[in-house]
Amino acid sequence: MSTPTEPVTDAYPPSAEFAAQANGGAALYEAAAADREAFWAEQARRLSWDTPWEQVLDWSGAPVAKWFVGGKLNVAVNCVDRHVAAGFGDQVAIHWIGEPGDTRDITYADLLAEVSRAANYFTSLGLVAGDRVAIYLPMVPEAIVAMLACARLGLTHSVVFAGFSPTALRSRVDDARARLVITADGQWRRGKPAGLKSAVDEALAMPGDGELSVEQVLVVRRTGQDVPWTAGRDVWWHETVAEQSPEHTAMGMDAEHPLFILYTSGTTGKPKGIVHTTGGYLTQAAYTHHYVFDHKPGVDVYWCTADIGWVTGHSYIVYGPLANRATQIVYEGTPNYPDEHRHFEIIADRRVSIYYTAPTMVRTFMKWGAEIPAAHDLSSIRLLGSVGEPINPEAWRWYRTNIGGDRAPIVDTWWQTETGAIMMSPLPGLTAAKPGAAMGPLPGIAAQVVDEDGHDLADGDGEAVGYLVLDQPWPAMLRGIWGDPQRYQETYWDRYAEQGWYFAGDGARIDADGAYWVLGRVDDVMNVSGHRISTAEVESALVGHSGVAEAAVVGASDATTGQGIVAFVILTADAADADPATVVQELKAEVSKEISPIARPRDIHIVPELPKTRSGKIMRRLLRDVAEGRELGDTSTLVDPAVFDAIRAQA
Ligand code: 6R9
Repeated sequence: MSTPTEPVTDAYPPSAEFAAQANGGAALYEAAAADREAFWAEQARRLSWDTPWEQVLDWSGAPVAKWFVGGKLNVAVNCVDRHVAAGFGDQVAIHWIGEPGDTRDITYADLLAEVSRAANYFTSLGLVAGDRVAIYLPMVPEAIVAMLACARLGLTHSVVFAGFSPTALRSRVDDARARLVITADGQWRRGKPAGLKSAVDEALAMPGDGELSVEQVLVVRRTGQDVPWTAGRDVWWHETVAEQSPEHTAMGMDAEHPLFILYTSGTTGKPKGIVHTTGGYLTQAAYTHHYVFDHKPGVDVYWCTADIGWVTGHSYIVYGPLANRATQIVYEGTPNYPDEHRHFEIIADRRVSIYYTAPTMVRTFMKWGAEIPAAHDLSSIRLLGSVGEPINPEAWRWYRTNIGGDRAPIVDTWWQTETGAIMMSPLPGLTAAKPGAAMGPLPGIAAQVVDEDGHDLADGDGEAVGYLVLDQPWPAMLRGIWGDPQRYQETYWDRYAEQGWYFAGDGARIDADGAYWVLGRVDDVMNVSGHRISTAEVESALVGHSGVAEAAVVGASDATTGQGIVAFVILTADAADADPATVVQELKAEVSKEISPIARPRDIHIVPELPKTRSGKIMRRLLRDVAEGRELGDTSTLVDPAVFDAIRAQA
């Protein structure tokens, strides 16, 4: 394995001022190291329990964990009712901002009334704890209300991203056998209403897997467009939920009651329904939100830019922040509607103090230019977060300088749909963060970087590259894949079966100081002439060139070297007029210089756009198809499949 040579030598400790007011410091690591289970029991006490647990962790059924065995709690009560009961009913929970500019401020008291109405209506439909509900909604308040109403009743929700196709929706509805689908007439996209209910109709009409499980379709009116209606099956939210009593008495659920299923793509075509439960999940979501974001209830204005259709939206828009009584921004639309100033206007207007986004967003901001954030007062920002993929050091530094005023700590948070909550991150009041490093496991979390045989690479001296494993169960861990225990075992546990470790599927590097650098999925690690090179490393070197806005790199099969490196780059506006052949030569030289001549790309294609999933991840598999001249594989999870016509025209 080759070790990355990118020369990151800068590190950013928090200011003394930030450290002095921070929620967490060194004592947290000490407490977790002294007694891990006692530490997690302490964290679980952030929540209100109806029945206390008898045992913190039962790992006897490994790899299916039970946390807080025998305990009972209600997730919605923890996220809403208890804050109202404590006198914070008038605090705004959600500053909702619609794409066309309409707004709604929802207090915790409002949220309690809305969630209670929805819970009463779901009960009237005959839904009972354990039933599944599919939620296929844009970023409207009803999406959050629906999730919490499900949680309140013990209905297991399956949120399906509202940009997914009817086919994707149907396969998820069938797999979970959902009895209710909650959707909207349509959604706003760059000023235009796009149909959504029509996609549900199409999904439910197509041939599926067995008899259709759906009995009712509940429709939120958002765009006001005309929608086809199936009498007896379809009902309007405003004619049903809104008519219910705003009072509802909740009951505690077992700590291991399934809270939600969230589908994520695996190495095979069929998505995996990742199952999360109640007590451990909420404990870790609340714990991480409190310490990683240094969140102060009633003071901070928090904004996570994710969509509720992926796990970041579940844990860091809905469950973590609301359990911690956050005041947050929920924005419905795209960041460049009506123009590229939108996010910065929102930050300035609402005095956002904590901003959590994805590296792809940061690189997009870089592409638009620093003068855009510079036109706004971003002085309210005191902490920045990153999630979803490795953040290249250049983007990290740009983020800190141009959004964080060279003062706000950045937390680069590594986790997965499967882990349920953040696993690795700097602690913002303590860690001297290095640009591009998730730094290390949080207190209470255990991770190692190991080789094929499971030897711990941190034991050696100096740097090492290997596989990231989680060697102890953690509270928010997945409890399985819905309906497929064998696939659960095979995907995550067979690789290090002897040791009993969870295989994360990511490569990582440990540097000489013991800091962890997640390099990306191991299937994104290329092998060129026997040298392992991470796609992320090469991308980082490319993006380091002032003319490159964004880059994606794949390993394409090569008769001589095993794999050859093929890069797809988007140029910045400034570089757009340069001679392409010259730019390509410069970029090849840049990578040779930054990493090593072995990392020099074989081909570099200048393209107008990159193919991305709805959660902002570049679909390398499809770029590999292009690089190797194959027919394209499944493009159903792409935001815009037409991107390929443009790429092919250039490649
Ligand atoms: C939360 C989320 C998980 C995969 C994960 C890894 C990549 C996420 C990262 C990161 C480097 C970070 N990833 N955060 N890589 N640094 N801070 O993204 O969940 O959609 O399931 O993706 O994303 O490869 O394995 P999910």
